[in-house]
Amino acid sequence: MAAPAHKMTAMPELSRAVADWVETVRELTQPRSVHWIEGNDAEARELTAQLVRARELTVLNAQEFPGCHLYRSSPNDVARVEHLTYICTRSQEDAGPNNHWMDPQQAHARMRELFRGCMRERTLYVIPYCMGPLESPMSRRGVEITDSPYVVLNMLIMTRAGRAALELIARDGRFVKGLHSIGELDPERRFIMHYPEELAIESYGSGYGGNALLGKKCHALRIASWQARTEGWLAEHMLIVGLQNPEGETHYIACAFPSACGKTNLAMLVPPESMPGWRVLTIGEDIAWLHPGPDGRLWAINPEAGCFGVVPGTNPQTNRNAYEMIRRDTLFTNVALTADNQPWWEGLTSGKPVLDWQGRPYDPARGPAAHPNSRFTVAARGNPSYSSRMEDPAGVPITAIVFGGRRREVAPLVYEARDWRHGVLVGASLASETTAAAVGQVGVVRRDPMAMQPFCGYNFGDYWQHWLEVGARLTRPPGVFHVNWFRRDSEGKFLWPGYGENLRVLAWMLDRCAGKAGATESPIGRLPLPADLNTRGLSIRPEALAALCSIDADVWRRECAQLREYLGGYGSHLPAALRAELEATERRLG
Ligand code: OXD
Ligand code: MN
Repeated sequence: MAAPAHKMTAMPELSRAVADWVETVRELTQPRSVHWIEGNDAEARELTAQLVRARELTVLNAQEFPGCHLYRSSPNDVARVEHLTYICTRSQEDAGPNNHWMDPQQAHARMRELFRGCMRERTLYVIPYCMGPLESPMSRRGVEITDSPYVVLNMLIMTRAGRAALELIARDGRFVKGLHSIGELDPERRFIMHYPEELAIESYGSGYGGNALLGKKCHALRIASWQARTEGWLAEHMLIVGLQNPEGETHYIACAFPSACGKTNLAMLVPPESMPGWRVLTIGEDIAWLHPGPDGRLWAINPEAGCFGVVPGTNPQTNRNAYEMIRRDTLFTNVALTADNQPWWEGLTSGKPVLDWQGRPYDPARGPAAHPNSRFTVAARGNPSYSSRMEDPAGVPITAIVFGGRRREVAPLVYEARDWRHGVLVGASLASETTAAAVGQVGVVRRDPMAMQPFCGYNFGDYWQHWLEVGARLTRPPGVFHVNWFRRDSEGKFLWPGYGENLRVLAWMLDRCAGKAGATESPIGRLPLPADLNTRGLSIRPEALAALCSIDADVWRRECAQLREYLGGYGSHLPAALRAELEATERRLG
């Protein structure tokens, strides 16, 4: 019998498949109660109030930061844990040398023991969510079960979560199952397991973003990259941004940079005053799902609905848009506090911390006041450069793909790949200095192909082959470029000013794609001459610019030798076309 119009259907009745799974998890984890997330504002307000009452959230200064809260995580739970993150495929070869692997049966058995009874005295939350605009054919859905209300609040910001998503799941029947518990927050009892063949994730022992907000890295990258391979598209660690030139034309670009290399800054870039008439329109700042379209172009959606960005360094000079965006309705994690309850972080030019990120009286001898990986979670709509094309079910067409790393030396400011196939080699050769976004040593160079080293859910060799196949289906493929904003001189000083000035480099790329800008051939791809870049109003020494636009063949021969060794590790999975591209580069270098 149909429910009376005034009464909403109870959520468990909407999808049998989800309700059955929730029941199985309930029996295993033994929560005190079960709460299905509806996804409305009243529910978010009530959850927030509950956390404030429990002193897990601090209300921030309501004049300066209206609607903002601070959450302090456990001090040993502040970053992604790549060494505890596994891809569990039946065959180890499918996971590849780029992933930690565990047999799925063994992993499930291990996780079952951790999850058994772990939610006693806690509430089990069921979060149905949609990655991508609700009505987009490119969107995919999932359900996260968690015992962390902090995770719920984050998921409500980062995804389209609640009843509408569950209705879609009920309609198409398919969803990624993500089971999460903070457990005891014990680093010794912490695992993030992915089962791409089952479209399932199990995460235990951490409440940190990338480990616990399962829609993000776990679903939208690791599981989705696998799904994308079987369905003919790409799930990438890329921002998407629209650049409107003074003539009013907008072109969209997708950029892959490793974690904490300025993706959020680029996605919200503020054009320099000396480039009047340019506008930047943000579509996404971390993840892009890219589909070949019927017109032979590549079309992209941002699967997320919010930003989970690195706080330190954000200020009105480095990124005015981000700074304004996080002044209201923002959930801060692990920042410091001023005497009047304002959030504080390194890089802010005003205010003074009195409590550090652990809530202790601030003492500079104990390190930075805010954790270097402290984060903001905020709805994408709050960004002054937000573009409503983010909600377009068809996505946006991509004119250029940009890879970039944090390299003191080696990589020039920018170069252009010769074509898509060469572009796949350029992406595969990405390397960068590590940052605080993951547990481990900071500042050492590591290989990070397509910025996907921590996020590709299968063998990189097969992934590069998939990139080549997707490219072969594009009759109007995007141009492919590589940038390095982080090149330094012999004294360790940055050669390029970065931030808003990066638009000059992006403008050159768009002109290249339109056949309007000059470039010069080099063994590694096409480089601009200093005169090809718009430097009007830019203060930079000519020698610095010349250094940024040149390469050292000796250094690149060494780089290629290292790359050859690295790619060789993929054995028979390495596409022959990629090997051929590397050999051609080596020949050009002599
Ligand atoms: C992130 C990351 O949190 O890449 O976006 O680590
Ligand atoms: Mn990221």
